[in-house]
Amino acid sequence: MEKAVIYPGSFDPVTNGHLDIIYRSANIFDKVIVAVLENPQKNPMFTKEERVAMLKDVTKGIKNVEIDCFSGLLIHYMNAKNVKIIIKGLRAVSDFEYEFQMALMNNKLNPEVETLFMMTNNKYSYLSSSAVKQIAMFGGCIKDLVPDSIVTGVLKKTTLKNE
Ligand code: COD
Repeated sequence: MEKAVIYPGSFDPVTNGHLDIIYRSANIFDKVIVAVLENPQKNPMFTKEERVAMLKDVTKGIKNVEIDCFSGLLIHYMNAKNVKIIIKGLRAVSDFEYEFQMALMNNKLNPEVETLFMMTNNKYSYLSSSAVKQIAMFGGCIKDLVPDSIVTGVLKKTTLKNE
């Protein structure tokens, strides 16, 4: 049976830290579904379509990765996809508390669903989408923080936001 996992997130925008988790998961599982959350209560810098397009672009070389989006509860999306494993990245203890609660809540909502945690690559332990946006908005260099192919797109958007 095919072992599939769902890697959910905001990906606003995708960073090298996210991409590292995607690559490593794709080496372990038969299929990785990267699921972009569309949350009307949040105000992302990049639209759902832009986030999906960036993810498609940076994962186009990985055969077993699919990019999708969802809204509402992750567990409902998992049920619809018939996938039982969630993969999450862990950077620091600060991530742990939030992720621990989410994992237990998702397991309560569907006891068949397990959350697996992958430790961040040491190189990216400090990296977050919010840091990337802030650095870009104030003219800092984001070259090693996001995949090369999206640097220009991120800078364009953040510059507009800063005007
Ligand atoms: N290294 C390793 N992992 C990383 C790094 C890095 N540098 N940066 C981020 N990550 C990991 C994060 O820890 C997370 O696991 C994932 O990558 C995505 O990160 P973000 O920041 O893009 O996305 P989040 O954390 O905003 O995503 C939150 C979800 C969308 C997963 C969550 O809000 C959700 O499931 N919402 C749906 C509503 C729901 O079902 N709620 C549950 C009921 S309580």
